[in-house]
Amino acid sequence: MVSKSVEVDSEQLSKQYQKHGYFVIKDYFNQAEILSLRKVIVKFHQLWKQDNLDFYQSQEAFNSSLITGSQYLSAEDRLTLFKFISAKKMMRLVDSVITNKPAFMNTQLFFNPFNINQKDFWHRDCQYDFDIEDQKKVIQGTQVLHLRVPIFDELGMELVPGTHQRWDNEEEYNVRQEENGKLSSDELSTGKKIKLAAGDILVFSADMIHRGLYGLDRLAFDILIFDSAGNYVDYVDNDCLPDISMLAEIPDPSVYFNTLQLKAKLAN
Ligand SMILES: O=C(O)CCC(=O)C(=O)O
Repeated sequence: MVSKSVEVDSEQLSKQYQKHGYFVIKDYFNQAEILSLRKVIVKFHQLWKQDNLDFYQSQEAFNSSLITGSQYLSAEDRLTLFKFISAKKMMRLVDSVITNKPAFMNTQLFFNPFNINQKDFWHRDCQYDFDIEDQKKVIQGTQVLHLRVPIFDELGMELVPGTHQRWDNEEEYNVRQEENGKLSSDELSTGKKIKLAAGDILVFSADMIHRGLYGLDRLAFDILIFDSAGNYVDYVDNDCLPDISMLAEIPDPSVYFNTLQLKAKLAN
């Protein structure tokens, strides 16, 4: 991979996101950036797997979360992650989509299920918190943004462009909800596969119809950011935020300050 800086056209990215619900930038990170991130992420993943062996080997496990928390990583490694997340390079992309005080929510790590026969499945993230009628409303509001940074080359994601703003058609609904004999792992004629390599970044709406594609050595670091106007601060775990001494070492900690401000408001 060549080390170079990538120019971004924020207006263009904003237009792409508004229309399709996602954008992808190839070779956005150079080798040094990926290697330093990979070192920390792989360490977390090894420790997490050891500690969660039963869950990891169960049918369901395909991700972990709270990567920036203090359970598995040292303060130094956590600071590496906090700096990576809040770097100008990352915030430039976030700002092209969220103009109102973007706030840090959480991080997740997506890996291949232990059971190689387990199939990837279509969903909208909001379906785990809301019934059908409320999901229809939720997709009209502010949505959580996922910034997916693949740690290794992977098959990537399959997305249904435009579904961040529109409701499912009949085929999509039957598959996602497993109705009328359909399974959530069935193919969708509207799906678009986005292959990703280490160094790329995919930015997408958590509430659009999507699925992760299992295969290769996938280990995808997802950063979750929300609009301060959205009702999401309850989802933030305090232990995943930088402490005061870490904040002092982060060049621009606004994305964390915005979360802390919402938390303080909630407490008063
Ligand atoms: O990669 C996956 O397995 C699923 C990803 C996903 O659902 C998400 O990022 O919200």
